[in-house]
Amino acid sequence: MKIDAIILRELHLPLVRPFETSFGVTRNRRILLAEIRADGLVGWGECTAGERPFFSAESTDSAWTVITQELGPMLAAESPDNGGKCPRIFHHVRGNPMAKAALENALWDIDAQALGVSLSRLLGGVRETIPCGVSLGIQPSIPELLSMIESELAAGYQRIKLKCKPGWDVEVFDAVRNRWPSITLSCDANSAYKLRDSDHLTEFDAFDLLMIEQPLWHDDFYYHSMLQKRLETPICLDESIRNRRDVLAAIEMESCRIINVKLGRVGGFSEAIAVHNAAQERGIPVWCGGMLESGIGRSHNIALSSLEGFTLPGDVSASSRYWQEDIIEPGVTVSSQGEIAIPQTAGCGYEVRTDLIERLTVRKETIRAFELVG
Ligand code: OSB
Ligand code: MG
Repeated sequence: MKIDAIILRELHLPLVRPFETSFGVTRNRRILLAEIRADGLVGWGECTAGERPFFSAESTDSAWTVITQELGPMLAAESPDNGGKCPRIFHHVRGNPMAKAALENALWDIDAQALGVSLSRLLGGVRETIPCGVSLGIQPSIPELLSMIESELAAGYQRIKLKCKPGWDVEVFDAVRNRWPSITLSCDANSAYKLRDSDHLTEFDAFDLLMIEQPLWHDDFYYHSMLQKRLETPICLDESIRNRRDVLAAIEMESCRIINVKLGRVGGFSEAIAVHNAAQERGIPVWCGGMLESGIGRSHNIALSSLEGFTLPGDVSASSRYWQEDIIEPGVTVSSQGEIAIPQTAGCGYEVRTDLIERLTVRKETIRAFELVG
């Protein structure tokens, strides 16, 4: 494939409601989109970095710099035939997985279009529909959370995940379990606890949670393995899992029993498939996480979730839960059974609304190849 242009854009998209985690509140997303033009086709990728480097070390601004100054020019110079070549091309750039994923995933989109197959099919997906859950942020009060859960259950969602932190945990789980004794419920601490909170965390076992996601440090395996020995509730790792080798380490150390796969966090589709395969071979269930994506990142999460090992409901839900107007057409919808149908058309399966993207764009840069010398 011959890459004609790589265009990076920043868009501002206000969330329909604020999203609060143990590390902060997000009201407006600064979304980075990579558009790659090659062989008469156009592919899109989304960088899932947060506005501030609180989930991981990357941020909208750090990713902008790394893509425009390093990754974009490297990719433009190489013009690989498919996204699977990106990890080698980006090899010398340490870290920055979300920046890398934006470019790699755009190439997979182009490749699917060129082959006339759905992205799901190209990745090796086997599902026609995927089970969906929702991630509910920390709310101002328990009654407000309960009414939110009520409407998500009425919409059909199969699993409710509650963001938690010290002071917003057992009391909340107790209220939810009193009202709904048997729904599938999980929680996500985003590293809000320390090992000295172990006694407190064992109290979570009373609420029949499907899992507790990333209770301890964002970069840890060892302390999670110590904690898992004391908990009946399975630990799920999110932040800690950066690649396939991390999956092997976490499973070997018994740091977790479930793995959350995020395209950005692991650097794109190639590594996400490797993570999925490593977990599946060892009998560890995976599910697809979310990063408050626009429709483009969301469509990629949907395709990834069609792989066989994604047996648990993901944090992949309807566009309308996030955006007044999504940048894809149609927006992502969820059935009354809490499922998303995998698109069967070529590419990502949704129309990209380029006019709307252009209107929402606040910065834009076209990236050229490095000058080749010698
Ligand atoms: O830890 O899964 C997380 C959102 C932003 C950063 C981290 C996380 C999340 C979510 C939201 O839980 C998932 C979504 O609805 O996109
Ligand atoms: Mg998480």
